[in-house]
Order: sequence, then structure tokens, then C-alpha cells
Amino acid sequence: MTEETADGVQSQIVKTRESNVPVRQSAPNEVGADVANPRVATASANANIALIKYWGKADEELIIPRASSLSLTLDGLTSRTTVEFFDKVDGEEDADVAGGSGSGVDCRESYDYIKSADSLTIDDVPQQGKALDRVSRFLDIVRAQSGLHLPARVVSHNTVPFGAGLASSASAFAALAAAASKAAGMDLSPRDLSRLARRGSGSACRSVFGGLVQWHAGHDDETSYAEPVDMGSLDLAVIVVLVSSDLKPVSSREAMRRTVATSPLYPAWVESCAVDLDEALNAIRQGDLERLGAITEANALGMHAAMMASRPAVLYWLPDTVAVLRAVDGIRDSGLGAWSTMDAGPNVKVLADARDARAVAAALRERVPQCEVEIHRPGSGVRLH
Ligand code: 2P0
Repeated sequence: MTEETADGVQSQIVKTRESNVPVRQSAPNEVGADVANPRVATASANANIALIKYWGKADEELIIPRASSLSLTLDGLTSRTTVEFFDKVDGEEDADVAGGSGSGVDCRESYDYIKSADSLTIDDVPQQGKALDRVSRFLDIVRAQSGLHLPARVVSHNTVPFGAGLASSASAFAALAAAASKAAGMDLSPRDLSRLARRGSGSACRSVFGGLVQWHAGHDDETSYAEPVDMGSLDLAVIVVLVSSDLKPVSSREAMRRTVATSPLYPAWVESCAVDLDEALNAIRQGDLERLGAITEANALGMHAAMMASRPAVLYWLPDTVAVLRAVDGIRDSGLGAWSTMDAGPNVKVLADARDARAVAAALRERVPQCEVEIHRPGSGVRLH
């Protein structure tokens, strides 16, 4: 895996600065906002893997989950995102369409203008349609909270080990929330940043923090947030086993809705999550990886059982998914600690002690040679550049 460089991002910032935004000289800034232009900021965030899963919303608009969840932020699966709010677009008059900053303009046309001027580039590819729309709606939340009613350019670069198969909205929206809020002049606490990231994608609230993280389900915007959990003596690794990088047949958002609405197993799974979370937190406190691994595996299988019982069924598994699950069983029987978990897709992630990670990866390569295998260690939380 190659570590991302900032070159593409930086060159775009310079270009947009030159064309649109007056450059102001000021003292070096240590907190991440662009020195010359306070409406630009860049942030990075890592993906996370849930040990106790988030699956199902109590509030679709605010993204309040039905149950609390627990995750491990991973290194090497990173989104690095630059957000620049700008005053005008090429060929336009000064875009004092703000409405929120005393211009007095607060009409539909203004908001349409702002939204239509938003742009999004992911890995050097300009985005339109659903992807841009989702980011634009997220930026609306930042605009509303900050009072900065300006359009934004968003440029994101992502490092993923195997093409598209593990792309995650968690790192994307955590980085976007940090960069956009900073660029808009907000100075959010980590907890409030996690609440904001949650509005983009639920799992993103957990990527605000490094290591083990708990997302408290809460019951409203204020009470639904993530916070770090002390790793204690645990030294963890996650081995990602790529079964397929094809686009999933049903989006996780739609699959969640369907499971909540139609699966007779869903209420039982939600109930089990509270018990699993308590036990997982106890296991972490006691440094008991075997216990944590067993709960992790059971919780993921319960989530998939609830999905499969949806009508129509949500079945992400492929034949190789089962082959990997069996391989992990076999590795455990051979005396190495290894426990499976899966998300909304066919790929399997294997929890292990960091000291066993190479041996587990080697055993997986031997038992399922058709699948790519990569070791990840705990990663850091969101950071501004
Ligand atoms: C998780 N997943 O806890 C669970 C387990 C997938 C399976 O969070 O609708 O992309 O944007 O809030 O965060 C995937 O869901 O969903 C997810 P939205 P998100 O990691």
C-alpha cells in the first residue's frame, strides 16, 4: 500500500486560491486552518471496524442508532480531505448570497446557487449526482451551524489497500466533518465533531477517535456521540481478507432500513447488542481478547442473521465468505487466537493479538489462497493538517 501524498490536494488549493480567493498573510497557524485563507482546511481520518455493530436507525434524519456500538479505528485506510468555502465562482459577480451573514438575501435562489456551486473531487475524479448531493447536504448542516452560507470545493484522496472493496463512508465523513467545520470557522470539541460526523454517516462518528471507540446511541442529536475507550493491555490487529471488491448489491443504508422494517430477528439482535457491549467492555477492561473475540464474532453473525431474515433477504455472503469463516475456525482450532467479523459486504475481517497477526495472516493465505490478506493495526483519530 502506498501512503497518500498531498500533492494533488495541494495543487488544487493553490489553483482555487489564485482564481478566487484573496490571499492574506498572517502568522503561522498551528491548529490546522489554512494560514493564508481561513476558509480552507484539510483533515485526515481513518476507517474503523465495528466489534459490536451499528445496524439500524431510530432516527433517519439525525442518524440516531437503535443500539450503541464499539469499534476499532484502523491504520492505513485513510481519507484526506480539503474543504474550501469560496465567495464567488469564475465569471460570477461577488457571491454575496449569504443570507446568514447579514446580506439580507435568504431566498430559495440563494440556497440553490450555493448548492449548485458546491463541487466534489474524489481521487482526482470529479463527482456529480448522488455522491455530490450527499456531501452538499452535509455541507448544508455545516453552513447552518456556522452561519457561513457559502459554496464549497471538496477534494478528497483515499488510501485503500485493494481498490474499491473496502471503501468506507466512516473515514470520508469524519475527515469531511473536521475539514468543513474548521474551514467554516467552527472550533468543535472532539465530542461535538463526532456528533457532526454522525450526520454524514453513522459510523463516521467513531472515526473521529483512534483505537477503541464507543458510540453511545443516545436518544437525540445531543446525546448520540462517540468517545474513546481505554485499550488497557490489549494489543490488537485486524487482518482484512478480501473476498470481493465488487459493488455491493444493496447499499448499507437501504439494507439497514429493510432489516429494521421487515426482519423478525431484528428486535432480538438489538437486545443482544446491549448485552454484547457490556460484556465486550468488561473483556477489554480485563484484557481478555479471547472473550472479546468470541463476542465480536457472535455479534457480527447475529447482525447477518437478522439481515438474512429480512424480506426480501439481504445476503452479502459469497461462497468464499464461508470459506474464510471456516478457515478462521480452523486457525483457532490449531491454537492461534483469531475471530471473524463482517460488515455490509462479503469481506471478512479477523481480530487477533498483534503478536499473532503475521502467523494468522500466513495461515489465512495458506487456507484461502484465492483471497488477498492484509494486516492493519489500530489507527489514530481525525487530525487537521
Ligand atoms: C458498523 N456498518 O457498525 C456497521 C456494521 C456496516 C455493518 O456502519 O447509513 O455507512 O451512513 O449511517 O455508517 C455502515 O453504515 O451507515 C456501518 P449510514 P454507515 O460499522
